[in-house]
Amino acid sequence: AAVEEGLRHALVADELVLHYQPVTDLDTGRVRSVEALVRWEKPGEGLVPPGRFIPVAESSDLICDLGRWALRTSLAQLRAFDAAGGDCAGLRVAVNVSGRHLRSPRLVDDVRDALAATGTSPERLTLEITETVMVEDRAAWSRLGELRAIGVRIAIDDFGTGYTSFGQLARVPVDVLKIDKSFVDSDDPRTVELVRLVVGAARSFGLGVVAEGVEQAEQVHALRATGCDTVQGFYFSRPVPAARLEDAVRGCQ
Ligand code: G
Ligand code: G
Ligand code: MN
Ligand code: NA
Repeated sequence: AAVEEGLRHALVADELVLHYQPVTDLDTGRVRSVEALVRWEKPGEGLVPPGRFIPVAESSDLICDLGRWALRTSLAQLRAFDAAGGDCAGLRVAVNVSGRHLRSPRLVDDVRDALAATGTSPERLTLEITETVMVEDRAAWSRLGELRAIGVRIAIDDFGTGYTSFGQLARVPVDVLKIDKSFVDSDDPRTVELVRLVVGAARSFGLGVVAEGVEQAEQVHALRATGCDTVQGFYFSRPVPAARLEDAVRGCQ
């Protein structure tokens, strides 16, 4: 309850910030999108990691307030990047959406409002939904359909940790698979083969693939060999504040 109170205050007192992590396209060597990750700069305590407050926020509608804030803030940031005209102009952004917000009838309007308020074209926004939420919430699939009809892209986050069947993969209303870090970390030959199969299946279904949590050069090479050409992780850049993103993006390219 103390964390919840503190977080409620943080939202109005402007203590939350978004950090951005570049996603690198290996074929062109360019960064075309970033993932927005919330951070809490608590006065007197420094940076509170999301693991300490996201689960708390998820136990109430506070997570929807946080979600609305993240949508507005990240899209407003894209505008600022565009206006600055540097290496961050034209970037796309991926925003994490919680299960509770996905189940809320307000999500579609929240997304529409954030796009309209910031004058952002919907193609520049990807919503990340975890695989577990996606599989457990078949009822929410029609909502994802509505969002895609607006032009927003949908990604399955932490793909491989849940239980999407091959049958579902053919029907699930998504545009991108984000392969979980646990697969990137494994050098077991069968896991590597599994990644190759997932990348191939994604291609056949017309889906994009992003590998997450890439920390080493060897992992980049191994991923390339599986056909995966879009990557994100500390090897390229940690999530950084907006003011440092331009340097981070240049460092990735
Ligand atoms: O950087 P990392 O420690 O940033 O994030 C930890 C977890 O918090 C991840 O599972 C991530 O998806 C989640 N997370 C980060 N930012 C947000 C956000 O804005 N909304 C939601 N729902 N989850 C977030
Ligand atoms: O669950 P989700 O994929 O939304 O959250 C991404 C999480 O992974 C964030 O906590 C982010 O800080 C973290 N992350 C991103 N790249 C790396 C990496 O290369 N290594 C590790 N350990 N964590 C990473
Ligand atoms: Mn994510
Ligand atoms: Na993930």
